[in-house]
This record gives sequence, C-alpha cells and structure tokens, in this order.
Amino acid sequence: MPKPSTEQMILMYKRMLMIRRFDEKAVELYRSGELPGFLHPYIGEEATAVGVCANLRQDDYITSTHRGHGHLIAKGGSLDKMMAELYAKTTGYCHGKGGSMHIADVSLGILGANGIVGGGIPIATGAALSVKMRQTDQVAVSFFGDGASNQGVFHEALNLASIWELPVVYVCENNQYGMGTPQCKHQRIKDISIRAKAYGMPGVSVDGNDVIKVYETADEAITRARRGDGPTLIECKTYRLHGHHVGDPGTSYRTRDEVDEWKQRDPILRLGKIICEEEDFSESELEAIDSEVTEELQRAIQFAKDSPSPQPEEALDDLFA
Ligand SMILES: Cc1ncc(C[n+]2csc(CCOP(=O)(O)OP(=O)(O)O)c2C)c(N)n1
Ligand SMILES: [Mg+2]
Repeated sequence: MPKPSTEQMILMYKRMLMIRRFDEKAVELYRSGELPGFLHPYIGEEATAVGVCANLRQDDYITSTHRGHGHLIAKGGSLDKMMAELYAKTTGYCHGKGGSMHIADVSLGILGANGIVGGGIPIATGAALSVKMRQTDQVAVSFFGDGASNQGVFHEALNLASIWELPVVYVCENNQYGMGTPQCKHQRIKDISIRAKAYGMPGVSVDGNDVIKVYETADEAITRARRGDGPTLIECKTYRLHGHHVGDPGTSYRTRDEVDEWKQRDPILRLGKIICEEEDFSESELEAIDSEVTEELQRAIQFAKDSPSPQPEEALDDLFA
C-alpha cells in the first residue's frame, strides 16, 4: 500500500483543519442566532472524509449525509458558497433555499448532502452504474453512518453493486451512535464491515481517526473499483465530539469520560504529531497552516454576510415539481 507523500500529508492536515474550523465557526454562528436552519457538526470525524477523498479525482462522485460539511470540503467544495448557503443567501450553493443538508456541486462530483438517512447509498450506486454504462474509469463513494447501515436500501444497494461489479466504495462512518442510540443497542455486530461478506465483496474495518490508515485503505478500494473489480465496504471507526446536532448537548446518552477518551484520539492532533516527528515540521509551521485556514474562513463569512438574501418573488425559482 503506498503511503501518502509529505505534500499529501500537509494537504490532508489542512483539509482536516478546514473542516474543524468551518464547523466550529458554524456552531458558534448558529448559537449566536446568526445562522437559520439546522446543522450536524462533523467535528472529530475529519480523518474519514479527508483520507478517502484524498484518493479521488474531481470527476469521481461522492454522496454525503445530513452531517455533510466534512465530505463537501474534503471533495473541494467552496467555503464561500457553503457559508453563504448556511446564511441563506442567494450566492449559496442552493441560492439560500436548501441549507446545510442539501448542498451539492455536480461540477465537483458532489451529488449531494442528504437529510434522508441512507439516502445517498442508492444514489452513489446509480452513479456507479452510469460509470459502467458509459465505460469511463470514474469511481463513486458513498459516505453514511452506522445507523444508516440498518436501512433496507443499504442491503439492496450492496447486493446490486456486487452482482453488477460496480465501481463504488461504501464508507460507513461508525461514530458509535445513531442520534442518542449507541451502536450496541441498534445492532448485534461490532464490526459493520462483516456485512460485506453477505454480498460477496471485501469488507474492512479501520481506525477512522487515523487519516493515513484511512487513506491507504481507501486507496486500495478505489483502485480496485477503478480497475473494474467491483465494490468494497469500508467501516471507519470514529466519534463525533459534538452532540448529534447543534442543539443537542450530547450529555444524556454518553459520559464525559467517554468523550474525553476520544478527544485523546483527535485525528488532527495525531497527524500533526506525525508531521512534526517524521516529516521534520515545526509547531509554528502547523500554526501557520491554521492561520491560513482561519483567514480563508473569515473571507467566506464576509462573502456570505455581504451577499443578498433571496427575495419573496424568487421563492419558486429553481424549484422542480
Ligand atoms: C429515513 C430517515 N429516518 C430517520 C431520520 C432521523 N434521523 C436523522 S439523523 C439520524 C441518525 C443517523 O445515524 P447515523 O446513520 O449513525 O449517522 P450519524 O448521525 O451518526 O452521523 C436519524 C435517525 C431521517 N433523517 N431519515
Ligand atoms: Mg452514527
């Protein structure tokens, strides 16, 4: 398995920080009453989106979830347009009418966040079928949660993808909970990757907070799909450090000790340590990356604030019925 190069590690570090800072800021703006709507922070799970997407080309496809900001940023989504969408401005991805859970950018292969749990799984499978019919070498990746792996559509999609040998990689983000329900109360199995066996495809579980491990595992699965050898199921074991959504304190169904324990496995701190120890980077060089990210984000917030709100007479524009 090829290890990521130094440049790739720095890029992954920056992308993870971008996701972390974006969602921290979004939570803060939401709590101060500046953002309308609803959002689900990806804080703590950054290594999964970034490690997978670092292997993808612009013309590859992804489908995302209700917790989508991380996937969109990892696939190259515009911070300006994302932030403007959260602010419900006309310059946002959905012209301010969709919000956090409906962001898509087809030019980047981002086929959409999705408020329907498991909803992205058949969409990615369909995209992979289109790749096969068009005879290109693109790949589709579907991100979804541990909870979504209990949806009927997960099983139907994996079966079809296997039978048709579709170029798709299923990435299950096992963040230990479906809302307030721990994994042990919603399924008997521990490793979700064993479900791959039922559909005759490779299944592998990895530490989803180890971005290098995620990168290497995804590389193998994506290369296999691109070669025409069919789908893979990857389970990334990770943790959401925030509540289920921005209004959930996340204190009634898990202990402070558990959260603190996972904070020790913070994916960004872990990669930072590796970059310093093995790639000879200094703390101040990492801080400079953080400042760059913070400035980029400030520009996105300013862009969103300076943008116009949609007018009532535009309410029915861009709607399909
Ligand atoms: C079809 C459907 N059922 C129920 C819900 C309500 N709901 C929103 S998020 C969620 C939990 C999803 O858990 P998981 O798939 O593990 O994703 P996570 O939130 O942990 O990232 C549920 C049940 C929904 N949005 N869609
Ligand atoms: Mg979950």
